[in-house]
Amino acid sequence: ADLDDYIVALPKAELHLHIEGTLEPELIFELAQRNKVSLPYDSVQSLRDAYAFTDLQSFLNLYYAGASVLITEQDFYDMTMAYLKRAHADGVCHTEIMFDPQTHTERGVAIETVFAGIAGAVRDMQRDTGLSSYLIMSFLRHLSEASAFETLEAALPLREAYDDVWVAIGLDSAEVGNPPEKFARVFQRCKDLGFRLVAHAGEEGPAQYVSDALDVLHVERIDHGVRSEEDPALMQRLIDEQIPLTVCPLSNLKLCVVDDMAEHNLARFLRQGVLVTINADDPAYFGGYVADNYRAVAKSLKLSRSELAQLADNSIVASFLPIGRKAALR
Ligand code: ES4
Ligand code: ZN
Repeated sequence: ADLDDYIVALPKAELHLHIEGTLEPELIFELAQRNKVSLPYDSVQSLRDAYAFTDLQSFLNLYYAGASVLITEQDFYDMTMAYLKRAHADGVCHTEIMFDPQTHTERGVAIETVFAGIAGAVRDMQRDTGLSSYLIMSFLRHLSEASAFETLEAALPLREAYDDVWVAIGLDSAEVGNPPEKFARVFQRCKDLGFRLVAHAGEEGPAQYVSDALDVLHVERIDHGVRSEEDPALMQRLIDEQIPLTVCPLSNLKLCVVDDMAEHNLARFLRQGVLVTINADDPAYFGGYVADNYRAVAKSLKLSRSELAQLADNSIVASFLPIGRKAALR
């Protein structure tokens, strides 16, 4: 309990969080009922029981099924507000939230609805508590380059209305077989437009995808990146250039990226001087929010309090906040 209080009290940013992955089974059922969407599960418990994953794809199948209950602006607002309240309780002072418009536009939901609901909750939370959030609009890498360009073009007319929150572009979903190169042109366009860039790489995919995310997509931060350890030259580069990795320990365990938390390479990365951070990824599916992730690694990897404080400080440094606000939070 003492350690819990210490972790919650650390000023933290959460930088790797999929808002669709915060939909708890209870809220999935409530929204299904509200929107008269039928689910292939007869109870909250039977849905929760299905959360036994063997790899990323086995999770993604359920994640997209869960997201199918999101129809109205209110649904996106309610999902986002529920997450923000939970993050606030964990002592998070800033979040950078990923969302996947294609998951919704493919079902006929307007991209305007997605932006309005998520940004509405983000603004209300900032006004009421001071917890700030940025949005990372992410492309689904199992879909085509053309679909990513269409999504970008559909979103750009909204940029001005959301310029206080929408600052970055990301890349998520099935990694293996969908290398960074596939999105080189659309990321170049996003860079030219002045967006900050991140991409998932080196979760299930090889260290080469991490190098390519840096060199081909020009991202500033890597989501996951745990397989970088397989390339010593890349590791040295991450250290030298202080390229942040947004690591998600409970996610890695649930998706069998690691077999045992005691074997997670987060502590080695930290002790070698990589700018690693701790994040929840999809907390409703992976068994814990951000403080639970800190707690899990503290215990399994025997991290000291000063190492936990370093991880929290890294999250502020690795955020896209302006330097003045970073300084105020550290
Ligand atoms: C994701 Cl853990 C993970 N990896 C890739 N894409 C994702 N989307 C949501 N969670
Ligand atoms: Zn992720």
